[in-house]
Amino acid sequence: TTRRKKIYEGKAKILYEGPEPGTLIQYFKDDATAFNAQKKAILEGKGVINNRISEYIMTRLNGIGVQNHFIRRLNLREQLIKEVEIVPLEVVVRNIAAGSIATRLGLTEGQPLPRSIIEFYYKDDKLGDPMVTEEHITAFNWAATQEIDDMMAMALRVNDYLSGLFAGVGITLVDFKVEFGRVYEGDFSRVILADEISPDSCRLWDTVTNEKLDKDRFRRDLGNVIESYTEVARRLGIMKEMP
Ligand code: U5P
Repeated sequence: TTRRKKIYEGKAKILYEGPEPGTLIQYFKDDATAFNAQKKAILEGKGVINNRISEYIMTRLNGIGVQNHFIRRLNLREQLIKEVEIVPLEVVVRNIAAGSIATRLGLTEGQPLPRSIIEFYYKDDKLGDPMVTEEHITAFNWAATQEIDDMMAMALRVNDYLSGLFAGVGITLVDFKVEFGRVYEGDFSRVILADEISPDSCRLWDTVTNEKLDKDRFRRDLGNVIESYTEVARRLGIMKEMP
């Protein structure tokens, strides 16, 4: 939007140089993509809603000690974040069978899993983000064993907290994806939560009707995508009026 230097452009967000060293500006676009960007659309207002929902969730997570990159929201579409070195993994936590695990293991969508399951995917668009194990992650040095342990522990804390938060507003947290980044402090580095947490990265079902309130509405052409994202924001008590 301005003369700021663009650092990176992804499918749904842009990262710009921040005002101080060690900071970046994360800009939320209206672009929606699915199936490794084979399906594309512009969903008017999505960026504004996801900026607010991610702000809300990251702020709450910070409040319970889950460190993350969020510093503050700057405007409707932008937030100031800490610059991190992104770990090239998507960490997925699942509570209920849906999406790729249902397909891969022949499970019925909606079937509760015996316990929460964590999966890792290697972030590589050309390869379609293949699922990988800790063996692959450590062998190829994508993350250290301690970092894997830390990411798993944080992902489970996020799951516990968000499951409760959403349950309180009549939403079931089926599954979600998080990403992590390294911050360096002298000789040490630690992983913190990065990217976004929004209806683009979670499966959220109405607890009573099982209606989908997330990106599956776009993936599966169910319609009312923005209306559903807005409903999530409304139930969380944010975005009392639409922009
Ligand atoms: N997910 C993402 N980005 C991806 C792939 C998956 O955010 O590139 C999220 C989905 O929205 C879902 C969870 O909440 O991870 C598991 O997705 P799937 O493996 O069932 O497709």
